Formats: sequence, C-alpha cells, structure tokens
Amino acid sequence: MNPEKFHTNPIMKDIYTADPAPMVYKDRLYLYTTHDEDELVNDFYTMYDWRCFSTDDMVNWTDHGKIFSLDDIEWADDRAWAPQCIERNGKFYLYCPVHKKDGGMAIAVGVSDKPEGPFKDLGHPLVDEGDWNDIDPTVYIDDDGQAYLYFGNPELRYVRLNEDMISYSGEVEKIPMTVEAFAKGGHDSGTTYGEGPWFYKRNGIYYMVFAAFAEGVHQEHLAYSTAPTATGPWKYGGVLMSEEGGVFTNHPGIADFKGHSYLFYHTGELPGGSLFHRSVCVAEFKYNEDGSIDTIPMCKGVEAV
Ligand code: FUB
Repeated sequence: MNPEKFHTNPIMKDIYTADPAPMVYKDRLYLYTTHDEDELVNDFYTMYDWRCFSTDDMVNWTDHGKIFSLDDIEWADDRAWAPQCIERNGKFYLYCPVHKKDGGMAIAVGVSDKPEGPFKDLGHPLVDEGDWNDIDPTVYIDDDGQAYLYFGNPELRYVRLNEDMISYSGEVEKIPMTVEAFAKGGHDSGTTYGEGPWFYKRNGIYYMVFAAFAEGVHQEHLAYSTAPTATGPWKYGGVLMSEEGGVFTNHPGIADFKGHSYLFYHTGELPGGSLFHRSVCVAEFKYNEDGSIDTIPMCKGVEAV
C-alpha cells in the first residue's frame, strides 16, 4: 500500500491512546484522545493527560502532544478519562472526566483560544453529582443554539449548557434506561448501554452512539440509538461495531470530514496492547438512505482524502 495515500491503523503508533474524540474545524480534523501510560500503577488504567493530533487528509497527522493534564486541574488527582472538545464563538472547550482529590468522578472543562490548546481549567468541576456516573462527556450544539452535555456509566444523563459552555441551567436530567431505547443487555440498567456516549445530529436525526454490553459478554461492542429530538425518546438502532478489538473497552467518536464519514474507536492492536494499553483506530463508513448505519467492521486503515 502507498503510505502517502493510505494510513494504516492504529493512527498513533508511538504511544498508547484511547477514547478518540474527533472535531472538525476549518478544514482540519482534530483528534483528542486519552493516553494510556506504559507503566501501570496498581494494575489499573494509568492515565494522566489528554493528547491532540490533527490532519487535513486522514494520512498525514500532526502530533500536538500533551494539551491538558491532571497537573493543570488543582482539584483532581487521577483518571484523565474520555474527553470531547467543541468550538463556540472562537473558544474551544474540552470536557474531561477526572477523579477528584476528595473522591468520586466529576467533569472538568478546559478552555483554550486554539484547538490544539493548551487548555486552562475552570478551577472547579462543571458536573459533580457526588457519584461515579460522571464520566465520558459528549457535547453538541443544536441548530437553535442550545448545547447539550450527555455523559454517564451506567446511566445516560445530560445537562443543558449555557451559552458560556462552562455552566448549565436546570438539573441533571436522567434518560429512561429502557429496552426500547438501548436494547436488552448485560449492563447495570438491564440494557446494553454501558458508557462512552457520542451525541450528534445529522440530517434531522439525533444519534447516540455508545459502548455497549451484550448479555453474558464481558467485552464492549459499539451500538447506537436515534431520537427525533435532542432529549429523546431514544430508540435502539443496532450494533455499530462488534467485540473484536481484543480489549475490554471500546469507545466511539464520529465525524464527517471532506465528504466522508468516519468512526474512530480503540483496540489493543499495538505491540504490548492490553486492557490498559489501547490504541486509536479509524474506519470509514456510509449511512443508509434512511439514516441507519450497518455494522462497521474493524479495518486496516483509511485512504487519503
Ligand atoms: O479510558 C478510560 C475509560 O475506559 C473511559 O472513560 C471509558 O469510556 C473506557 O474507554
């Protein structure tokens, strides 16, 4: 294969990356990821910082390095987990789950003038319900200007962000975890919904892509649900990617870029790969005419655009 025209998975081959979150801005695709350290502490996820990479052709990637880290968040001490970034009014907001010094997970926000950071912490959590559900934020600004931040494991919850993107109005809302919404499955709610939601709208359909558990299977697959409004009711759509990647987790990020649709995910396929040493990959896919998506196979890589 011609390396100028095809990029083989995993996208980053020098470090372990996970939890991909793409953002298209000004003809460039920025990819935010977590970073699995080589050396584990307590044989668990050892993750201290967030990384950013960007490309204008899906083949040549610029490494922007560490763009935000636990050292920048005075009130956090561990677990730099799955982020997502969005632009509003010329500023960039990076939503990040972290473990608080006084216990429990919460969602931090880093703010920057540039997509590649560096990001500066708000100084306090944005979402902090005092339980462990506050992980894996996904953010979307609807056509009417209302921004939504969904998150959660094992429950899917959301807040309506204010225009400043660093505060919200109203309560934390809980999505009913029904079989109609997320199919019967093996996670705590009795549905397949596990974690890692990815929320967006395309051609008038709202999508919730997520990491999912089938009954009796101890490895995540990816699945999706759709809704006619930003807040539901959600209807299960099907399996997006089956449990092939060789590691317990998977985590979706979806983007349209230069006329192509991409699903970013992670596997354990770099040498030394493991549950705690993951690597981000990408697959191109097409939507069906009615907006549904067929199961996407893991793949060797993608062509230049
Ligand atoms: O990477 C740490 C956690 O594992 C993420 O927050 C989850 O989505 C899963 O990928």
